[in-house]
Amino acid sequence: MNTIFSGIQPSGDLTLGNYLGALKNFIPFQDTHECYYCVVNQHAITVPQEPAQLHARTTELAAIYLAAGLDPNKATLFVQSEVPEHALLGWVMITTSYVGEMERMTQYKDKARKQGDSIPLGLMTYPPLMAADILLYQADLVPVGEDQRQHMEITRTLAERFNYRYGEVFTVPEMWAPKGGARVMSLQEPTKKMSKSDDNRTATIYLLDETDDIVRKIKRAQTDSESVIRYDKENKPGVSNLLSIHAAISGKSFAELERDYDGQGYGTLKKDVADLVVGELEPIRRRYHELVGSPELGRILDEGRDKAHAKASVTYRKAVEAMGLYR
Ligand code: ATP
Ligand code: LTN
Repeated sequence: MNTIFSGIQPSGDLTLGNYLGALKNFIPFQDTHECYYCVVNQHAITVPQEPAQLHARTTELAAIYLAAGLDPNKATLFVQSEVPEHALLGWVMITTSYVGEMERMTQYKDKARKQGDSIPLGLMTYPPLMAADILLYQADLVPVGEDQRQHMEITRTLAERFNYRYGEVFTVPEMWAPKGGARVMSLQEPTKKMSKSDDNRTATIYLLDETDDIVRKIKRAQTDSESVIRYDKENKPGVSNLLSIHAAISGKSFAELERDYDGQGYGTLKKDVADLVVGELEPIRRRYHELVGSPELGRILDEGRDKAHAKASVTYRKAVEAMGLYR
């Protein structure tokens, strides 16, 4: 059976973008693949975090994975910092990396720019840690949103470089991204991606938003004055964003949607998108509230940690032996 690995950072409230671009797509793989899904809290600390908040968000994110349909009998769910091999192989991957290739990463450049003069070094060593996450499980396939493409390419480069130097230790993983891109954009500035760290809460639909808030935010979403429902990212980013949210949930193509909405107004499209989003998120929100404080969640994460550690420690040992680091 092929292996899947993916992770989400507990760095803020999850958005509809995280859900449609990543989380929703994780679920079907559990029936066909050996899956490892991780709360990557060591990635979150590449920018300063408040300890109590990070602690709470870590279990909240684990509960969200389960509420979205992750079945702990089929997939392994765990917290990155509880499996020490991530940081250990992370160091190995740092020593396999070049400064120049890390400086060229778009996410690094974007996040570093926001930090002023004191850029945390962890922002630059983030991709080698992500490579370590994936390579420890010998993953074949990594489901992530389109924005992670560059990090996936560097992961493949590091795996190939290591294998070339020390022998075939790691599986070189492929990226899996949802068809049609599923890049959810901000509802207020539809040329920018919808992001956990956006200060404008009207621009963002959070996974745990109440129904009224979801409806209100979609009603206020930016569109244009043309009044024609057509997918055209360049000239009609707002309407195109609503259509791609529709498509990601309803499974319809843009051509089908354009036909369905021929002659209709933006109000109708917004109402339908709001109904679809509410229908999708309402059951997740309900299950989340049942799970978040339950003892069951702790047991699932304990078991997940042990299963992840069993696999990661075998790969780590192989890697350090190949490098001459094991006596
Ligand atoms: P931040 O805003 O803090 O950088 P983020 O919202 O981008 O965080 P991550 O934890 O970095 O979230 O990403 C988790 C997953 O969600 C990744 O696979 C990423 O590609 C996906 N993702 C994030 N935002 C979007 C979006 N707007 N559309 C589609 N996928 C997204
Ligand atoms: N960089 C990813 C989060 C992440 C990840 C991973 C995703 C860390 N390690 C391993 C897939 C596999 C992001 O979404 N920002």
